[in-house]
Amino acid sequence: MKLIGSLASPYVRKVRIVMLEKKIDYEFVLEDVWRDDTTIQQSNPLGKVPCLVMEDGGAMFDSRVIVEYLDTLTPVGKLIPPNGRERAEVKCWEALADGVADAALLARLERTMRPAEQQSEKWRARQMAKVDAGLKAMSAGLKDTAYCAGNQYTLADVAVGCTLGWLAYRFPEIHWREDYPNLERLYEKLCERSTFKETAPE
Ligand SMILES: N[C@@H](CCC(=O)N[C@@H](CS)C(=O)NCC(=O)O)C(=O)O
Repeated sequence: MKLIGSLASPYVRKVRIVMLEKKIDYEFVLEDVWRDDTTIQQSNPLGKVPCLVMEDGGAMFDSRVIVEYLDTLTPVGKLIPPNGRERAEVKCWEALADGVADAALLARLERTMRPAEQQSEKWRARQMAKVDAGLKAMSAGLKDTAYCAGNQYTLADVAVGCTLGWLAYRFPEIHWREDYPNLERLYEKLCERSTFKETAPE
């Protein structure tokens, strides 16, 4: 299997961590999707990474679909509960973590991709409000427990860790560590895992 991605993307990192946790071999192919000559559309018509290209040439996206598929490939390091409320809870944590990254990414692109005269502060503030609300919800959901969902390490922790790591990397001005000490505690614990160390941006 071939994973097309970038080193900084929180969604790509989530897939890489799942690959490592589950001890699945793959080839990592770096692609800069922002370059004019990117070939990502040949695999993903949406022009986004991560994209998983399988042995038969078939391609799969987005990160939530990929990690769900990977978790079915081997019982090693199960990250998603098999069914019911527990499964939905883990997937909802993932949606929350990805949603915070989505909003922060939109806010960042507003500044990095548009000429100054086309930028909307109102739009950016709307996205940043989602980031704030998402962080608050994560902290409230985590409480003083060791893991986001249930009493074991799951995809929920992977997704939250990737988003927090990306915020620390791209938005050092957001003081989530000070505002939410329980998120910092979780993040520091996650950073001790070899899978997080191996995939840290920069
Ligand atoms: N929901 C998608 C989001 C993927 C995504 O937005 N990736 C960014 C990199 S961080 C990208 O490729 N953006 C290119 C673009 O929007 O044109 C997923 O989870 O895979």
